Amino acid sequence: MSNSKGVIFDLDGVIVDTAKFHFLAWRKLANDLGFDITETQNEELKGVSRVKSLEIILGWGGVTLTEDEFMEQMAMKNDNYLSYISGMTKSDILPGVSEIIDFLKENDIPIALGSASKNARNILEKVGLYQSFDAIVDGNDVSKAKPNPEVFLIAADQLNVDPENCVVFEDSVAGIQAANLAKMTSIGIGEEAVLNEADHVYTDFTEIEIDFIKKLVTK
Ligand code: B16
Ligand code: MG
Repeated sequence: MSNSKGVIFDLDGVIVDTAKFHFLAWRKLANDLGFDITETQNEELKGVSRVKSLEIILGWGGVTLTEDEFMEQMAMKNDNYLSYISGMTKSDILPGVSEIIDFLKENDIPIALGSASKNARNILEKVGLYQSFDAIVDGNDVSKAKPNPEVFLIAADQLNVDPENCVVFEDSVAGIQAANLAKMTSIGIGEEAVLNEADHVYTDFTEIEIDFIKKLVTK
């Protein structure tokens, strides 16, 4: 393996604000089943796979479903989610993200996507970033969900970069734990109080100085 650096981006909540659409779709599912979920509870679903998320939500509501009903609810949630994201375009890329991707590309730093979402490729196409990534690893490519580091380790492997030379941008607690377990530099995007296990935390990408990125990818 080479010693060069690589950068791995989570998708939902990092490149695009789809976390709010996941929340709306899960909330509709809960409401249809007779209970409600809060935004605080939603924090626990960030970075968590679709199956695991539904298991957690059903636990909160004290609802038991048959296997068929479970599959049906998952499909309905995804249909609703897809309708929420159907109109996404380049303008939905979160502020500051494109500038950092451009800087990394101009400096030949390979970039990967490391997302739990099975809709990741679809979303990247919609926002015009599909071609920018040197590797894409998503929910279709992994068998172990975050906080297991599998998604980021596969991404590092595909970039041909040692895990300890990778930097990960993540908005979820599970994702920060996965990056830390992979021995990568973890950068939380969100609230310091929530993402306190990260090596660095920023509210959003507009807060990150290019000089900081330069240091991370050249040292
Ligand atoms: P899907 P990330 C994660 O994406 C989301 O944070 C999480 O809320 C969602 O349940 C999961 O993807 C699965 O998404 O239903 O689209 O397959 O943050 O890892 O990019
Ligand atoms: Mg995320």
